[in-house]
This record gives sequence, structure tokens and C-alpha cells, in this order.
Amino acid sequence: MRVVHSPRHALHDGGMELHRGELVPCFEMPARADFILQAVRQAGLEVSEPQAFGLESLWGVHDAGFVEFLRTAHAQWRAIGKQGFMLPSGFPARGMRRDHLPSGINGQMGYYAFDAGTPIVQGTWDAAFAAAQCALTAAAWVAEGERSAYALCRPPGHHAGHSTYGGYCFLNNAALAAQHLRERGCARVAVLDVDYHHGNGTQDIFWERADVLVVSLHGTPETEYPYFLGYADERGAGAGEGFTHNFPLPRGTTWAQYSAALDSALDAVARFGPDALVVSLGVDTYVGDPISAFALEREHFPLMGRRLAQLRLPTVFVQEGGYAVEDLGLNVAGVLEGFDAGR
Ligand code: OKP
Ligand code: ZN
Repeated sequence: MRVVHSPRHALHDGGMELHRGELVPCFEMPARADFILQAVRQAGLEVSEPQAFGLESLWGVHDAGFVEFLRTAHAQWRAIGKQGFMLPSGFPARGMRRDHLPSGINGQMGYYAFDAGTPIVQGTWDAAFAAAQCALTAAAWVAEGERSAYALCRPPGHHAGHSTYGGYCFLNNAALAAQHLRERGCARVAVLDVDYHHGNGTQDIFWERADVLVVSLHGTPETEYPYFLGYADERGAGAGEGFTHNFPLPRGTTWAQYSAALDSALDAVARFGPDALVVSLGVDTYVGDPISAFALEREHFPLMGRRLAQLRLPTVFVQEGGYAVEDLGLNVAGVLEGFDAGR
């Protein structure tokens, strides 16, 4: 399996985040990509840089005004004499003007963000755009006949919606890959999200579409981030009704429980009969993950890869979360190697 990655990911480094009452280094840190890169190289996979796709390649998934906000946010911030990282200080909650986009940068941040844990720094746009190009490149390879490809994206993407950012995510890399496959001859595309956190952005983007199936397994939003989406009764709307499937699972979920839910998720994908699969590959389901609470061990990731291969579909893997940085590379490479062995 070929790998696509851009060193520009390192331009995004949020610095510090609030965790359990303390400021700690951001869990979503540049070193994550370095550990993964080392492991995939060790596994003998060939790594390439992304092709250049224009801004317009984002518009099938994201609102153009939202893209323009992300592209210019930090420059606007600097233009009014500020520096450092940007976080929103107010959100349009119930009872407020939810549909009004304020003209000032602080109001715009609150309008487009859905959490206060996703800092924008000077290099955020360049890194997020490079990650999007990695996902598009992997999708292009698969559209051109590769059996599978892995996009080593950073920052991740699955929390970013049509016009929202949060959860360390700015542009939805997996959704961009799925949309690219749709535009390159795949009539039906399935997105399977195995990250610990619900892929609320991906669900939002394809909520009313019947041509892209969205299936997610994740920690229950009753107690886990992102809290306000990812419940089992969310099934899509309009033409998309029945084309979203959520499998919320309790804290402490083991491989025995996880693999049973994974089988149900894979059944849903198989019933849909897609032409291609996009896997939102978060490995924060690992027992050692510092911000998650499932109990998967290292040996379970190759088993996951094997089961994914059983679908016998052209497959684009897109990197999402995973914060046990020392073990991250082996867990990711485990899934990819299991997939290659099972094909
Ligand atoms: C992104 B991905 C920890 C707060 C957690 C957001 C988690 C985003 C996870 N202090 N905040 O799905 O791995
Ligand atoms: Zn996650």
C-alpha cells in the first residue's frame, strides 16, 4: 500500500490545551506524524508527497465562506495587532443569533468553531490544506486503480463539518477523499470511522445524501467528546435517511465487544454495496490512549485491518486520532499490514 504525506503538517502546532483543569501540551502534536512515518517506513511502505489540488477541490465538501475564514483567520488576527494562537471566546448558543456572521474576527471564530480546544496558529491553514491534499491524492490513486492507499494526514479531519471546525480538525480529509471518489466514477462510497470519537463532521457533510454511507463506531457521546452527536438513533435525513449508522460503545469496551460491533458496521457497509471505502483511521481506541477509554491492545489492530480487507473494496485510509504517541506508529502500521495480509 502506498502512503502519501506532507512535511507541511508541522506548520500546525497548537501549543497548549486545557485538560482536566490543567494546561498541558496539545495531544494533537507534530510528533504524532513523525512516529507514524517512522513505522510505515519500517514496514516497507513507499511514502510520496501529495499532488496539488486547488482551493475549488474543497468546495464539494465545505462552505466557501468557511474555507475563506480558515485561510485568512490568522492573518486577520495579526492585522489587528494580535499574535499567538486563536481560540473563540463566545458561541451562538440557544436564544442567540445563530445565523448571523459577525464581521469581527472573534465573532467569526465563535460562529465557525464548535469547541474551545482547537487553536488556530499562523501555520494552521497551510498544514490543514496539505493534509487535505494528501487525502485527495490517496483518493486519486485509488480512483486510478490502486487497491488501497494511506493518507498520513495531520491535522485530522473527521470533526470538521460543512462549515464548522473543532476537535483538532479544520478540513474534513476523509469527506474530501469520499467526494473525490464520487467525482471519479464511484457511484456509491462508504465512509467507515473507527476513531474513538464520533465523526460528527463527516456525518454532518453527508447527512442528507444517499450516495455516501457514513458508519461510525465510537465512545458513547453521553460521556465522550463530541457529546452532541453520534447517538444510535441518528440515521440521516431526507434522501439520506437510512444512510448514516452510529455504533456508540461504552467506556472500557474490549476487542470482544468492539469486534462484534465492527462486524455489524461492516455488514451495513456490505449491504450498501459501495464501489469504494474510505476508512477514518483513528487508533485512539488503544488502551494506552491518554484521552480515550477503550481497551484495544496492539495485537487487535492487525485483526481490524484483516476484517476491513474482507470487504474486498478499493480502500482509502485517512489518518484521524491516536494520542499515545510512542505506540501510535505500530498501531497504525498494524492496521495497514493486517489489511495487506488479508486482501
Ligand atoms: C479528535 B479526534 C481533552 C479534550 C478533548 C477534543 C478531542 C478531539 C479528538 N482535553 N478534546 O477524534 O481524535
Ligand atoms: Zn479521536
